[in-house]
Formats: sequence, structure tokens, C-alpha cells
Amino acid sequence: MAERKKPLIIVTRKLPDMIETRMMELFTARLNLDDHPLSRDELVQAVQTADVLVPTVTDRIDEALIRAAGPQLKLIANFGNGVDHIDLKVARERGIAVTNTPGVLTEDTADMTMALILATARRLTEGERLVRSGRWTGWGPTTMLGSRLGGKRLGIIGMGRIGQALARRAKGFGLSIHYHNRKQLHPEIEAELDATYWESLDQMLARMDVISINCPRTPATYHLLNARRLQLLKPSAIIVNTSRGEAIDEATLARMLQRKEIAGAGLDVFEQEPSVDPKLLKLENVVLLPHLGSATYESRVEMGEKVIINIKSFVDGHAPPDRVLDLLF
Ligand code: 8YV
Repeated sequence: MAERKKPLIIVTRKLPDMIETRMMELFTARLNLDDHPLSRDELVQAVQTADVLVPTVTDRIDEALIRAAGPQLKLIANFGNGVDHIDLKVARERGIAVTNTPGVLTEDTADMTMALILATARRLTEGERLVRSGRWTGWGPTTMLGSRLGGKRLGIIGMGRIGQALARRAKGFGLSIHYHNRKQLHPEIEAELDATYWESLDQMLARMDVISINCPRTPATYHLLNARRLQLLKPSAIIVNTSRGEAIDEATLARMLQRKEIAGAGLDVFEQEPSVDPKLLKLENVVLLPHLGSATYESRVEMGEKVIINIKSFVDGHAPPDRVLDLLF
């Protein structure tokens, strides 16, 4: 019996070695050994030759790129949970399936969100900068005071897997849990998390001490925290974002942080990554991270395993477990 030809998989960035090795065994895999972000031309070439494209958040898989794809491209198996960099509607029109890697990065991203909340409230990176600068003159009773988390209110915007994992952690730190979500949680989960649902985001924002953004980027969440909503926050509030930069009007946030109209922010994501509003870079009351939410070795391997399972099921004629339906977005 003739062996079926292995599909050509093009992977746009360097993945963990064990994932790349398994991809080489299972498929005809074209890897990106030096990990350079692909240029537009390289991406066009990739979609014109690959049966399966494995992109990441750093690739813009927009309408023009998908329309430039050859008829052989049947699957975009994204390495990552968020799919806002992929035009799902056009992919569907062209009969190209899209999959992602949900679930495996939940706990690590929730850890990072909690770390950002702690770092922002307790001025962690500001203190670190002071020590490293050599300008630290010693302990003082009123020096570098932060704010206590215990007893404060955390408002989570987007109560999916990551939002709920954050709520579990935050409860342990004595924060009371509030949330805004498209849908109210099942009463059992709400009771377990001791969480208060706010149908009105505006109402919730005005009453919280800490705000965390954990919703996906969709057209509906673009600049969800716009100037009007940011102005609803208490001046003592802090905001953290481990979702997507586009959820906040970054320029307005920077201006308000500078004027101390918002006390602090912990940002792992930005509107125009990797560039960051220059105002933010100068402020002491912000903690800035380079999109590290799911950056653990374990997450990356499990994300890679999910990508492989999605591709393998698809090429074997089964429904890939993590198919993304644009109708949900
Ligand atoms: C990933 C993320 O690192 O999965 C996501 O949506 O934002 C990140 O944690 C990145 O997307 C990988 O493509």
C-alpha cells in the first residue's frame, strides 16, 4: 500500500526542542531555527506552500495574507490561546480551519497576573530599581509605602479559565472577588469563588481597588477601558493586564498614571508590541513586562503538544480538539 505523503507544516517561530523533534518525526516540518519573526514576504511564501501553518501572536494573519494562501493550506494551528491576530472570518470563508491551545497556559498566566498585582501594589520593581541604582540610603518608616492587598476588592474583567484561576489565588491573599463577564457564572462556581457579579462594567469599575483584564481581544473588547471608563476608577486603584494591550487605551492610561489619577498599573501586554508608550517607560508607578504571561517551559511544551494533537487529528481526518469558531468571537 502506498504511504500517504506527510503534510508540510511551516512553524513561524522557534519552539521547544522536544516539540520540534516530534513535529519532524510526524510531519514534513519546516522550522525557524534562528527564531527571527517572519517578514511579510516570508509569511506569504509560507501560506503559499504549507498545508498547515503554525503561527504565534507575533504573526499578522490578516485578510490579505489569508487571501494570498494557496489552496493547499487547510489548517492554521496557532501556538497560543489568543487568536486575535488571525482573521477568523476570512479563514472560514476560505475553508481553512483554525485551532488554538487553550487550558494549558491558564495557571501560569494566573500566577503572572497575581505577581503583577503584588508587584504593583507593593512597588516591587520600583524598589528593585532603587537598590540597583546605588541610590538607596537605607530603611525608613515612611519610605516607599505601598498598599495592602488584604481586605481590598479585585474586579476581574473576563471570568473565563484565567479569570477564575486568578480569583482562586486572589482569595488566598484576602482580596474579595468581583467580576464582569458576558455571562454570569454558574451559581456553584460563583459560591466557590465567593464572587460578586456585576452586569454593569461601569458600576464595577468605580468601586474596585484592583482591576485585572482577563478577557480575549475581540472587536467588542477593543479599548474596553477607554478614557471614559478609566476616569471612573478610584484614584487609588491599580490596573493589571495580562490579556491584550488593545483592551486599554494605552495613551490615556499613561497620561492618567503620570497625573496620579490612577495609582498604578502592571502591564504584561501593550497595544503595539514590542513598542511601549514612551510615557509609561518613564513612570515609577508601573510594572512593565515583555508579554511573559505563559512563558514557562512547561506551558510552552504543553502548548506545543496541543498544536501537534490538533494537526495530527486534522490530517488524520478527525475534528481537531481545539477548533476555534469565529462565531464565538
Ligand atoms: C502566548 C498569549 O505566549 O496564548 C496567548 O494568547 O498571549 C501568550 O501567552 C502567545 O500567544 C503565543 O503565541
